[in-house]
Amino acid sequence: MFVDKAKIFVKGGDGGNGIVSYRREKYVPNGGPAGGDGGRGGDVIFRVDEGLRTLMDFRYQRHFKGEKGERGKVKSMHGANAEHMVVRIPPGTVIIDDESEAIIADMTQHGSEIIVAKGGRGGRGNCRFATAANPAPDFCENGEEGQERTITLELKVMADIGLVGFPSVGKSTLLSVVSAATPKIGAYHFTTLSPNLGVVDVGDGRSFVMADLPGLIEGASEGVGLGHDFLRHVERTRIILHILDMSGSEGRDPFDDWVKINQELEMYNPILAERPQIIVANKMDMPDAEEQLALFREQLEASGDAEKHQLVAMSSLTKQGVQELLYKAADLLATVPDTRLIEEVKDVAERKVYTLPQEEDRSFKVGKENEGFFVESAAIEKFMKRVNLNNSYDAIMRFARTMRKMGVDAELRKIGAKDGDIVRIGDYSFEFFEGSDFSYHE
Ligand SMILES: Nc1nc2c(ncn2[C@@H]2O[C@H](COP(=O)(O)OP(=O)(O)OP(=O)(O)O)[C@@H](O)[C@H]2O)c(=O)[nH]1
Ligand SMILES: [Mg+2]
Repeated sequence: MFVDKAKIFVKGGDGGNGIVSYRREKYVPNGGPAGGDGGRGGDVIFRVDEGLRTLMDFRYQRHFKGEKGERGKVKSMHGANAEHMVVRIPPGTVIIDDESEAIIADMTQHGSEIIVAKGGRGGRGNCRFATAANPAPDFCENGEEGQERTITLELKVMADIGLVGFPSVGKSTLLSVVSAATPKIGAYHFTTLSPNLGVVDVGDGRSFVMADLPGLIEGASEGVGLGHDFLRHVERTRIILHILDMSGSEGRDPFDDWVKINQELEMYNPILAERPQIIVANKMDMPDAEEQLALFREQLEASGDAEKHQLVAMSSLTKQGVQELLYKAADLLATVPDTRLIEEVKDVAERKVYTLPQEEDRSFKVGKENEGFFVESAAIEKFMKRVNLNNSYDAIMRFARTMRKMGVDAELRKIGAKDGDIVRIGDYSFEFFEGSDFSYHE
């Protein structure tokens, strides 16, 4: 089994900012608040698409960012919510949160979806903060930031295509030419001792997984040579590329080779005789190859099997015919039903399963520093990000109320904070007033 992996960054769209605005009516100098809410940022959603086989696409695009929500509008109108971003993934993709190493999801069903990064809520406009005590608030909220994280995608893949043929016909060379795999290549037999897999990009949006297998020889189905152990890999592939050395080197006859290997396949498992197969005439760059190929075609005609298989002549050395082979292989694959079972992740139980934090963490910590005090709290800092404290007295008052409600004032008092002491929260400093609100200065 081969694991295709990709590490990517996802971020939900930020929420649109709310706005401050007032109604303007004839003869009414200052109408009521009418700043609308910002729209919600777009989620980044992964959707399983059975048409995809590999994580190839993620090699080119590694950042996925949701769109930002629209700003709030005047007359209390909502900004538009952003469209969600849908990213297609192949069935069998396991999504892992990088930081916690927990599995977020194991995506197997065609069409199933998961939100990997939520978009932020829109900020509220000033129309939402009007109260009897403050009918015309002069502040609004910024949109919430979209969730962001780095995730790893893991896909266990089976080979779609198996490369089959005698030793030294050029199976490993072909894989090395069409994929990023770097199998050992050698002019001697049995260079390849175990299967190599590579992801092949056809170049037209399609991709598939190719397996380079150890060479087969006569008797392989009965255990001669290395082939027997690996014939089961051929069983699991959907189509076979049968590679032949058309140079006829080593005194071999390509047609004879072809017949012998097919016999071995059939003896190992009769199903393999029915498996779609493309005949690949390799090493066409060699001097006698054209002649050999003409002879091969005649022999194939005579055998009555010519109709059954497509034939592609190529050379891994000059790359002539390679692209044609990839197109033909992808076309053929598309006609073969995918009966492979997607293996569920077996070790889910042993790995942590990711859960979203249920409740907002309202905890905080107070302490002394230098001449003053500090407050540490993720919740308060998040709150401060959303409310612009620089430009609004109302906003500061609201902030101070929230701090009081959370019990921050009381805790500061307990550790000795008094009138006029400086309290730092994140990048801001405040003056502490006992029994009253915070006042703010930069
Ligand atoms: N001239 C020529 N030589 C090639 C071509 N493809 C492969 N070869 C050579 O053929 C030899 C065998 O290539 P491999 O790719 O190792 O063959 P293989 O089928 O993987 O062999 P095993 O792993 O032993 O089964 C090497 O010396 C390659 O350089 C080709 O298209 N033209
Ligand atoms: Mg090899």
